[in-house]
Amino acid sequence: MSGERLFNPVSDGDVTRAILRSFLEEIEEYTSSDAIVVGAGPSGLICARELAKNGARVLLVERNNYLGGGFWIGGYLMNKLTVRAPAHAELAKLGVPLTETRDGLYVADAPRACSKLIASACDAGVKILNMTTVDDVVLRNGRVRGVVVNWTPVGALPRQITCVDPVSFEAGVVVDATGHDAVVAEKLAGRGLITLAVMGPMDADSSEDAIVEKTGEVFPGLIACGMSVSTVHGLPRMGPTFGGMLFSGLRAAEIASVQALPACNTKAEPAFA
Ligand code: 48F
Repeated sequence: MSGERLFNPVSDGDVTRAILRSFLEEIEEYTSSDAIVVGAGPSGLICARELAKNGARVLLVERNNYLGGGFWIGGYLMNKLTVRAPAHAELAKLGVPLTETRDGLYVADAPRACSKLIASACDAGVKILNMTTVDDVVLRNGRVRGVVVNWTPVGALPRQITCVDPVSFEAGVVVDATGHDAVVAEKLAGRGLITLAVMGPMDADSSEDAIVEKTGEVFPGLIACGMSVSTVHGLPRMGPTFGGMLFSGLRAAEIASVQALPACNTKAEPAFA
């Protein structure tokens, strides 16, 4: 290299300005969007991706720095996951290699499947807000109209310095894909607006069909997707097999599209209707 510089010159202020401008410009566009998906596990990722593919402006909110939820690990800290036919086709479409271990039961490498699913959501145009925790809903005229969020680290601060008010993002429809905790639905249940059941014990064989079937609206403007469906309706859990999560996400996107797309005009709605 003999003294020649490899990289373009830059000041440290330039780096900060580039980050600030890009983040703020983009996020401002999503203060009102067509759909907000809460939780970037397998069901939330595929739901957000499909909505974006259908033309919706989608904000995916994830409390962790990393996306993928429980999809990085199959079960028991082992990074192989299973998927039952016909849902294996969704992974095949992403180019994930699958091994059929017995009729209709496939095994895949979890990090490979998870990273491909994340990439496909990004490629579809989903806007991602990570390190952001949803801690309430926006509710107006009997309909969920958005979510209340704060930076995740705020929740880890000592009590004496946690007077940090959250902010809100509005949308035509909100999808609860927060897994077993069903965090968004819980905000309504805590106020007596809906009733949550208790998740049932393990039965992989019956639970995947039941979760896909019950995926849907739990309150006007709020759709449950993935394992949150099991918590809302008291369905059996299924452990480390993921076809039900993928199909539940697809189903949630189908249902949400009907509500989100005509309502691409949340901006047009009077602020205090
Ligand atoms: O748990 P998770 O992977 O949910 P899922 O899509 O899939 C469940 C499976 O992984 C597995 C299973 C079925 O095979 O039993 O558990 O239903 O992903 C949920 C995501 O939501 C995020 C959380 O960090 C995770 O990435 N999340 C949870 N609460 C919040 C949240 C919150 N309050 N705000 C934002 N994100």
